[in-house]
Amino acid sequence: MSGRIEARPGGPTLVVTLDPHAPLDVPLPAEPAEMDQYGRQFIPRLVVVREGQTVRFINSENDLHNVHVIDEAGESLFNVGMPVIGGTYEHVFERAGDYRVGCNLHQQMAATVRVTASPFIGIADRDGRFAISGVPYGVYDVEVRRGARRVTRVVEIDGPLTDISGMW
Ligand SMILES: [Cu+2]
Repeated sequence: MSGRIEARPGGPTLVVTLDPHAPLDVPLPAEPAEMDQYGRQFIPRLVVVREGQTVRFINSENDLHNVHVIDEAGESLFNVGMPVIGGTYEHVFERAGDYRVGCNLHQQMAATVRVTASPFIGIADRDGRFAISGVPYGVYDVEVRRGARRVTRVVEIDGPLTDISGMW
């Protein structure tokens, strides 16, 4: 599946997810997703992972930070100090939702970990282009989301290229 969806430079990231109508066993990625701390920012500002996937937080600079993660109910999931230059902390996110990530030492540091039940995730680039490969033929709910706005559609994947340009 691929396409180009309207994107605004600097705007919130466009995320495309695919949910199969028939049950599909898609293994989790072997490597954890990563969110870095550098220049007193989280990089990237949005990490999208599947339920059960690990996120590795990294502090790449000579500046003390912590990682404070809060769920949608406002409950603190964890709050850990990060050693300078190479400090890491890993967490397995089990439940779908948007998690706010902050650093108590630097109020401007803000990011999101989005956890999705969908086995297929696509992140659009600056031009709004994205591609999700290795999708078995079948019928899927496709969701395109940017910030709070979402659009959904049912799409049948039945060939080597399914383009959803124009859906957004
Ligand atoms: Cu910090």
